[in-house]
Amino acid sequence: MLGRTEKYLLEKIKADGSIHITLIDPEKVTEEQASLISISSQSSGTAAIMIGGSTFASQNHLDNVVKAIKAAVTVPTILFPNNITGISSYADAIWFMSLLNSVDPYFLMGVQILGAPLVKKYGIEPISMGYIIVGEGGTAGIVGKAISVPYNKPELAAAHALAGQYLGMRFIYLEGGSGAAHPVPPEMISAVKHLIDIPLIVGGGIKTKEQAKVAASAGADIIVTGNLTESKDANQRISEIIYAIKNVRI
Ligand code: 1GP
Repeated sequence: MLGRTEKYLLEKIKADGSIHITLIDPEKVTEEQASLISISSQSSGTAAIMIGGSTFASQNHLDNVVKAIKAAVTVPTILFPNNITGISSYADAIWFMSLLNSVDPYFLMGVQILGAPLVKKYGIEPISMGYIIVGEGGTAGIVGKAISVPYNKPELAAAHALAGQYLGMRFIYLEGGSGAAHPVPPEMISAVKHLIDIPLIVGGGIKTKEQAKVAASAGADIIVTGNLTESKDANQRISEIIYAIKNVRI
């Protein structure tokens, strides 16, 4: 049986075509900032708030950030952990993810074994996801010891994604790296989308409605933006992105 958050995401994708999720890096914000970002993102129409970063935030701060977000908005909170320290008992759900192109077994299956009992104990909804680092890959690629799939090898990204689907993962995430100079190209997104039957998440370097529309038209079911929340006119830009991607493929 599907969990509540996963069901909600699937229904929203079905209704809207492509949806947007706001990513908050707990390392970069105070509790108050996290709450303000969540409120303005929710009013712009974001579908959920993801919480995670590539390096380390203290457990206590992560818990406080998640609590602040939960108190501020009604959209689901989904953890986006880079390690065992990325788990907070206060979140609704967690991307239970494996970094498919890591050369380090820790990021493929080790940390998941350590984290699974905690996820169960805390009653967080796990949403199975295959994570693939592409292009420059950013900090996530370095920390996760990934052999990044170059942007000019879309068929390789698609093979990674299909392997994830065949292993039972229910979402695939193409990660260009936070702050990437160039977002994941449409050729790569459409190659992946054509091979898999599960929803596709795309993030890394998306800052404009044009970039978001290109990604959604190519097959991204979920567009994630993180850094954008730091810009002055974030609220308006997120609204524009959501408007641009809605119904683009229906
Ligand atoms: C990073 O894909 C996300 O994990 C979002 O990237 O911060 O560049 O929006 P940005």
